Amino acid sequence: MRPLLLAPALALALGASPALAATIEVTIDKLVFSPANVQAKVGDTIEWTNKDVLAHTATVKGGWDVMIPAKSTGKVTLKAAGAVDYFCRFHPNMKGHVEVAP
Ligand SMILES: [Cu+2]
Repeated sequence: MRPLLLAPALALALGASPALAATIEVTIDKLVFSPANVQAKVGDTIEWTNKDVLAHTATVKGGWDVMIPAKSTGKVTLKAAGAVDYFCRFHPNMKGHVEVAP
């Protein structure tokens, strides 16, 4: 058991690696991104689950543009560090924010 437990700790000590890439779940319900603010690292994926009967997008001006069909999911893998604000092209009041650490 001990070697199995040590491996994740060692990987954490070494910093980000592809094996540690996480998927961050964001739910869309009644035209709201929840949670609206998330923290991620480069290489992580954000996956939106849309519970509405309307299609939405997660769109960054000059950046990614993810279509999230009704009752479906959409995702993006984060390739650059920095803080990004995103919104839905169809419902501009829908807003989210991602802090991407290097
Ligand atoms: Cu929308």
